[in-house]
Amino acid sequence: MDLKTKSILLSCFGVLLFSTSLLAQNPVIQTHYSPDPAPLVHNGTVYVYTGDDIPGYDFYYMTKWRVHSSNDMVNWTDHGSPIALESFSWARDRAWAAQCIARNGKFYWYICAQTTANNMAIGVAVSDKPTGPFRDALNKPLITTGNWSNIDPTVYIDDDGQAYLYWGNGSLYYVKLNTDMISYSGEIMQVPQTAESFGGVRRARNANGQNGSETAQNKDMYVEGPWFYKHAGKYYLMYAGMGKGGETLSYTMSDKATGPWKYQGRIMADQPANSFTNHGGIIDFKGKSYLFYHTGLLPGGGSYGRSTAIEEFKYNPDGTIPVVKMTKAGVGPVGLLNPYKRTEAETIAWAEKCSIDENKATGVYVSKIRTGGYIKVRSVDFGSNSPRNFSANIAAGLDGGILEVRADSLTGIKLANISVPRTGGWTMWKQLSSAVDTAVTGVHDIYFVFKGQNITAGRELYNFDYWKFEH
Ligand code: FUB
Repeated sequence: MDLKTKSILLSCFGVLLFSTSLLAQNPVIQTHYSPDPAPLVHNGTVYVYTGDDIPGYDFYYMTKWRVHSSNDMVNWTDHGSPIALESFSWARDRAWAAQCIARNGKFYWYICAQTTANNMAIGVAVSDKPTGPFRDALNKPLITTGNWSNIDPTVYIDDDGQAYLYWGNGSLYYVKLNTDMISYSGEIMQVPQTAESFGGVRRARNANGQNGSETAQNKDMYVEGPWFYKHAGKYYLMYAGMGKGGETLSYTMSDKATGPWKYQGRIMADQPANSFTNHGGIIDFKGKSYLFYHTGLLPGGGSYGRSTAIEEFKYNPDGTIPVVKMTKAGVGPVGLLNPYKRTEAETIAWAEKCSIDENKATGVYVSKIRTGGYIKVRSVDFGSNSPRNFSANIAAGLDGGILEVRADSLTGIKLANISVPRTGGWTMWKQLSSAVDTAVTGVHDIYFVFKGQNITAGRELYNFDYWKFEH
């Protein structure tokens, strides 16, 4: 078959698969757990800052935070874990929900953790780049009042330059941050909770110190996980409320940054999330509005194995937010990926049977690749001239295996084929290449398919750092 005929077949095949395949996109990160998503839009890129649930744990004993980025909402690049409990000399456990914000060319990542004095406190790490390196800006907590309520910081800078930090579990607090973003002025204020402002009031803790739960007269209540922002002149505070079997995402609105608040209802409630908690953030990106939230729906997940998911929504004309349904399909692409630029292998729309590692010399790379695994990258724009060559940076401590590059499905037309030899170690990288002998033009999803070489063993095959097509 000549190149042209193959190319035409490829295009038809692509269209057919594109229209019939399931296009699962949630949860958006499959290589590890990613709870408590906090999105940040900066210079045309979305960053999502998350926690890091640990497989097999029975409580929220997390130890680090992670960051991913995307230009198109479907392909997410893993930037590893720029901060961990060890980054804060005063932190000892529970690396819980956090949010990062940009100001004056710096990035401020507000985190909360259990302190060496055995309570929860809020700290702030600072960096010149959204992906780090970050350092503890104060070498002590920013908010430390000696109680367990100091969790889940959310931060927003108003149009007049005043920054606000809200946080709290059970109780909701705020302070006005100074322009340095690492100190505040005035008192810590506690937000009054009424049925009008949050849909109900949480019962006091019982004699055992446990939180009270929803009472029959409560429509809802503030539990934790605030997300504070402004949209079209109105202030919004989304928060985890209480539903039938777990947390909701509920919200309240105000004309002022500090309230009074008027309860608006539930955005996401009583859906099959497989997680007791929910925690989210809302952004606008490339003209669309998105809700980030978490579920326990990644295989092996649950209440202590939670993952970021995203849905698109449209504000109602009066500024209220509609009910948003959790889906597996998630959101569609709002950009194209250029395959002629070096792309990190950890830029992933969907992946199976592989993981992520990082080290100082290489940075972040795809690891623990096993037979039957793959990485899918969506909306790759080959343009009108087909590439002639594909290259990839790969390392293998043992006989590597095969890396196939296929278009539009796991069994789609093969664009490139690389036999991976031993390279001398698992981080001894080698640039390997393959001719592209099937012409490919236009926009396609591509699949990096991992196969063993003459083996059926399930061991790790090779590590994968980055790839590129060339004309
Ligand atoms: O991830 C630990 C805690 O669970 C967060 O801080 C809360 O918002 C809830 O998601």
